[in-house]
Amino acid sequence: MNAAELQSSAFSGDVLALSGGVGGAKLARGLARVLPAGTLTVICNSGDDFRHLGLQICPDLDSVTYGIAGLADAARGWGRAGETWQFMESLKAIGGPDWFNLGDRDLALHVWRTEQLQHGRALSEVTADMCRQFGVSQCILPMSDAPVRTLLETDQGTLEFQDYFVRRRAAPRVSALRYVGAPDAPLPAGIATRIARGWVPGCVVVCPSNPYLSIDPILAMPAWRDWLSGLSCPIVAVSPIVGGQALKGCAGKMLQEFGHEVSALSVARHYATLIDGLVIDEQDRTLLSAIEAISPAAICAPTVMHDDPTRDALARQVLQFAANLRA
Ligand code: FO1
Repeated sequence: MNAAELQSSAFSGDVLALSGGVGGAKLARGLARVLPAGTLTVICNSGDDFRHLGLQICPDLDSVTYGIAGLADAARGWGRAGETWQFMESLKAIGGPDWFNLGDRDLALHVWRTEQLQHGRALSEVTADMCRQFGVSQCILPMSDAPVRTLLETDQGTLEFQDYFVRRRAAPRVSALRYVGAPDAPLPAGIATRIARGWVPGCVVVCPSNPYLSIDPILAMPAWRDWLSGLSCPIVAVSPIVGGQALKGCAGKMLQEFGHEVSALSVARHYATLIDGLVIDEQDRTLLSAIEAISPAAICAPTVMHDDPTRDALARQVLQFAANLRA
C-alpha cells in the first residue's frame, strides 16, 4: 500500500507513536516514511535524559529525530552516521569522563540545545526547531517538558539510567524502577493544546522499545496514562522480544530479573490493560493462541527491521492491523 492507499484504506486519522531507544526509532522512521505528511506524532521517552559535562542529553528524542532525518548511525543505534571523535580524544587526554561518547557532530546539537534550554525555552519547542533544521516534518515531542528521571534500584545501589545502561553496561541486577517526576509531569504543550481542541488520533502505536525503560516512563505519567486509557481508537504494540530475546538492549535481562519469562507472552501481559492488539514476530507464531487469551487481538509479522524496506513493511502492517481493529 502506498501512502495514498493507506490514507484511503479503512485506516484514517493521525497516528501517535510512543517510542524510546533503538527499536522505537526504527519503527518511527518506517511510520514517517509510509504515512502522509502531517499525520504522525512521535512521543519520545525522556526518562533517559541527563546532564553530562553541563550538557542536557536527550537520547531518545535524538534517536528518533536522527532516524527519521536519515542521519542515524545504523550500526551503533544512537548518534550520527559518519561521526568523528576528536572531542572525546581531547576530553580523555585532559582526564575528562570518557564513559559516555559524544561524537563531534552530535556534540553541536547538545551544546545548542543546552544553550536554548538555558534561555528558558521548553524542550518541545527546541525539539521542533531541531526537527525543522534537520528537515523532519513529523511532530517529535518529549513525553513532557518537565523533567522525569528513570532511577533503577539495583544490587549496586540506586542508579541513574545512563550510569546503569552505559557506564555499567546494564550489568547490575535490577529489582525496581522509579520514574521520578512522572506523577506531576504534564503533557507537552503542543499535545495538550491539540487535545483541548478535541484532537484524537486514529490509532496509537507502541513501538518495539524496552517496556520498562522506554514505554513505562510515559505510562507512569497520569497525564498520558489517563488520556490513553480514555481513547476509543486502537492502541497496538509491537513486541520488542523476538524468539525469546530482545533484539537490542536489556529488555530480556530485565524481564528475567523481574521474574518473567523472556517472551512476547510477557510483553502481552505487561501491556494487557493498555493495548487492543499486539504484533509479534513470525518466529513466535506458536505463542499466538496463548497471547490471544491475554491481548484482545494479535498478529504475526516480520518485526526484525534492518533496512528501510523492512521498516516500511512493518509500519504498513501495524497500520493495517490498527485499521482492521477500528473496522
Ligand atoms: N550508548 C552507549 O552504549 N554508549 C555511549 O557512549 C552512548 C553515548 C550516547 C550519546 C548520545 C546519545 O543520544 C545516546 C548515547 N548512547 C550511548 C545511547 C543511549 O544511552 C541510549 O540510546 C538510550 O539512552 C537508551 O535507549
